[in-house]
Amino acid sequence: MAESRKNEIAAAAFRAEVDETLLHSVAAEPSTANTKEIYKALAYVARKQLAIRWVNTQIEDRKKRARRIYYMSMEFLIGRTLDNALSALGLRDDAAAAFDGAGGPSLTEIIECEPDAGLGNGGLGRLAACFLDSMATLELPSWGYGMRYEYGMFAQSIINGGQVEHPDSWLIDGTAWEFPRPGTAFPVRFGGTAEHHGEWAEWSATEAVEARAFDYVIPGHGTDRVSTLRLWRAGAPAQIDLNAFNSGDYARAAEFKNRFENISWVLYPNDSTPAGRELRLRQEYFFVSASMQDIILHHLEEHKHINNLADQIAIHLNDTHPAIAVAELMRLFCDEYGMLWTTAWSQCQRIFSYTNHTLMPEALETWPVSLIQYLLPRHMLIIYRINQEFLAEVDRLFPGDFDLMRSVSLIDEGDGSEGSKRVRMAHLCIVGSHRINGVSQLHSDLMVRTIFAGFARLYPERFHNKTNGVTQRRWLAQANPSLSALLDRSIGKDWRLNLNRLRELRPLASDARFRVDFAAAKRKNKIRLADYVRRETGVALNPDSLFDVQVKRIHEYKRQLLNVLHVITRYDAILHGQADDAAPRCVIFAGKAASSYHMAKQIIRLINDIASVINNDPRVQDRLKVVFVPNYNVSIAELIMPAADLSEQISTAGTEASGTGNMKFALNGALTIGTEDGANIEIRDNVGTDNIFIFGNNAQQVEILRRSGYDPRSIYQNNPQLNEALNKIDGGFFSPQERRRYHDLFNSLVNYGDHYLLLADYGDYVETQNRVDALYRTPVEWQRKTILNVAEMGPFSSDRTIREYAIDTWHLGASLKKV
Ligand code: 26W
Repeated sequence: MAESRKNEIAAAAFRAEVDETLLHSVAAEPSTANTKEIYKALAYVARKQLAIRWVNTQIEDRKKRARRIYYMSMEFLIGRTLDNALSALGLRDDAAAAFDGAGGPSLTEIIECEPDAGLGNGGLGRLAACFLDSMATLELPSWGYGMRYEYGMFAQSIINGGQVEHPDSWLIDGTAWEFPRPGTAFPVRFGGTAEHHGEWAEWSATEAVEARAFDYVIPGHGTDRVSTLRLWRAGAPAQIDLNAFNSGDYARAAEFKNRFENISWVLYPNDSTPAGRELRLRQEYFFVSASMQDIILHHLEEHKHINNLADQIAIHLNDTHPAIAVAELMRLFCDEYGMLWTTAWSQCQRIFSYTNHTLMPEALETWPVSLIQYLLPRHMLIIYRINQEFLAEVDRLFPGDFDLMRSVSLIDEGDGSEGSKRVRMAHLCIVGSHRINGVSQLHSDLMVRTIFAGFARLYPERFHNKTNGVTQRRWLAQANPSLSALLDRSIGKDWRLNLNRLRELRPLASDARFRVDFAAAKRKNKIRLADYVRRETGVALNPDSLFDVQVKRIHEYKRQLLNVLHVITRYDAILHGQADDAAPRCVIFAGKAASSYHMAKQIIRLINDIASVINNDPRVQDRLKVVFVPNYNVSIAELIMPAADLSEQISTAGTEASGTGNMKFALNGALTIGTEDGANIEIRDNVGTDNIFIFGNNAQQVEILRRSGYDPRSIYQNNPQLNEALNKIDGGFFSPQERRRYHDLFNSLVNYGDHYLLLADYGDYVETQNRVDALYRTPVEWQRKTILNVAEMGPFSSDRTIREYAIDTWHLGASLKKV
């Protein structure tokens, strides 16, 4: 039978299954069903297959008594699921054939019905989601554990130029992707007192919350195996306080229910600043305790005892948010299973590993001793004992070195008063783990030289680097169908499972025909984005201009303001008639500001104020456009990244731990303008200095500048272009209704030290941007370099990262799928 006929039959069968599902599971008549209903039916069709794969994977792993990896993370930024599920299940082509051109909604329209699962803030949460995809694809017996937030990352709208936050009720219509596990529930206790009885202690808690499991099946690609993402929801124990109900006091009953359920209500929308709130600590312990109980139960189903736990499992701590797991496992070992402290402790250290995601001291999580004492009295005793034995070991290794002892202690003594003592969660992770890693080479190097220097003296062998990666299944195959189709035609489809295959693009960079096709794919993506931007913001972007993009959380260290200063300078040059050889540009921003981060919100407002001045200035025309795309999330990233020509990665050197957006852009054929920070350095080392725009002070120079009395004011005074740009901001040029609106922002740069050294890097940045223009005006050269960028992105697959973790950290090398 001809291939096309086979496809037709498959598509018809697929459509028939969707119609049947519409009828029986959605209660909708196929010929009149709306797009949301069709989406639901499609999701159910996929879900059925996922359920089968899940069951088979569990049977296989149980039979093999496989060693498991448990990835614990407060955040999993999943985004949408349908498109990825269809691809992994091999149903995507059938679905496209069944819906595209069939009169009803297209497959793309159906896919776009799905709300994002935005259960994360940014890079750390998205990394966890990419890792799940890679762990499943590499066939690791793997589980993610996290929280099933009722409300994920807030939705952002822009009103009068400023950010307004709305709750993200992503579960309002239910979700087709979760499998509630009514049989899997654990009590999680809080409060009360703890009393020692020799090796173990008795904890009389005053409260108990029930943790209920909801599973999300994460399919692997090119394999029938799947991973499980198990998320916990808090609820009142069913049997409790029926009295309020019985007596008809529903208000009291409701209040009671809320007190329990609020634990899993909402994701803390805070990036990089630990939220010093009791509810946050409750969340952390809640999901950790439920997960640890579940892990042990799992183990006991396959093994008669718990003494071999460390041989059978690895637990990874995604940042310090699940750090309390170390104390919780010690509690379970000693108090529940009667294990000796020293035996328990050595198992613990073999089980745990920890990734740090930030160097900024103010972002390192600590909790008041008094709060832990109050919520988790038993854990506080455990932490004290861990610390006591650890400090004794420090004293053995470096006798009398009290500075070292103070710096590595799990307890920050504060000013000496009882109320100022805090527990350093990173230190708990480090002493409780056998492996600790940073997320790029630079970050890992700085980690052992700065924040964890003391620990690196004690345990040098524990510290490693694992450079981040991204999954090409979502960030290329799914997000960029036009480039993917071109790659499939030119180098085959294998890059989905082995990103190093992209190297075969190298010779094609000098193939004129390929370059034309490559540019055409990019142009298609730019049109797709321009359509979206026009619909959402009313701003028209010319797809033939250079799309210059900075999308990420809004933060001073990421320096969106440096980008802004360049935009103003470019605008001034146009006004002064000095921009005749500049390439037309659209500068595109997107990102959310933490709700309590005033400066970040001011930055958003300034960008919008500038956009409205520039976009409405008739002298500018198409030469410069500025747009802020609202509500940045995974799905919007999938739209924006493939359309970018230029990727802005301009953080102050030494501040961005790795970055993963930088990888997504380059993978999609953008050139990077960036500092020597995070993984930018490794991207440069791979693509070659000629194919990337690196500028500014490096980490060492930043350190020297800061130490030698950096004086931003003199730079402001001596650089006329910079002077003009800053004066426009300060003088109200972009905010004529409120001239002093940005005075504080101006002051932070010019008069209050410019902590992130924007002014120090401004000159080089603007000069480098001019080199970008020159290259863009030579399309053949530009295209050649973009193709070479894509060709060298193989190492930045999260498959590579996960392989490294599996081998060096989790002792799971033997389970890895062979390639
Ligand atoms: C509310 C507390 C809190 C504190 C820190 C929430 C989230 C964080 C994260 C550490 C922030 C984060 O996402 N960090 C980013 O992690 C990425 C993955 O490793 C890196 O690529 C980014 O450089 C890093 O900023």
